Amino acid sequence: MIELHRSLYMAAALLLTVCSCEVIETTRWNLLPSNNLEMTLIPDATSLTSCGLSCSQRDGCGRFCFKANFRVCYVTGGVPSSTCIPSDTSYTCYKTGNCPVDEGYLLTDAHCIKLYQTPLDYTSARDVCTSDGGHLYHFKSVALDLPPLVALMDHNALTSPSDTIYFYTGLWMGGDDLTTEGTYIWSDGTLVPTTTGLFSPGEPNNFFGVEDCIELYGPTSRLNDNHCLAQKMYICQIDM
Ligand SMILES: [Ca+2]
Ligand SMILES: [Ca+2]
Repeated sequence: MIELHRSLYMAAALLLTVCSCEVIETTRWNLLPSNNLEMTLIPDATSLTSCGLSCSQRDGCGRFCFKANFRVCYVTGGVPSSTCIPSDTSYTCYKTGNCPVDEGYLLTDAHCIKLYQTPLDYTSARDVCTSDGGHLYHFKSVALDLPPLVALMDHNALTSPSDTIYFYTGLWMGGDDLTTEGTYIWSDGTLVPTTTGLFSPGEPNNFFGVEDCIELYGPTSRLNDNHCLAQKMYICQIDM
């Protein structure tokens, strides 16, 4: 029944939508109000993540819009389409703009992220992200921050089992307790909670008294404190 509703909705959207289309701005990727736009329906994209991925993989895509209750995805770019989405506030729209996808960044949901596969120590990794105009990834929510990373691993042909990033050596994240031992701070100044399930069981443990930098440990896909001089791959994030 849901599929029928969705099909009927998409047919109606294709047939009945009449709109004048606007020029797309190219500023940073942001949540936007829905508006009349010339866009293309992507029938296969039935989640916000896949809708964002469709956009990031499409030449010239500067915006995508997703209607969650009917799982309908529209994107811009590519072959011009006569399809427009209506001014419908139930669409969640994002514009892409300055996520440097031509430099290996992936645009997915509200994340502009890149996996660097040459291992570096924490400070060196952090400096690379800074020079990209971003920061090491902030893993603040398992529900919101793990799916984009799984998509990023897939994008880099490092497909993971069971919705983990499954990366044994871990990946540097953008947080540490270098200022005050035991108080972990993300690089945006917010506190990293240690008792809400973000960390692997038993972590952070400041093992041998020398662990001050946060990695995402692959098999658990949760955080761990590790030695800052360890050489690890890392993920940069550019805020949109
Ligand atoms: Ca520590
Ligand atoms: Ca540890």
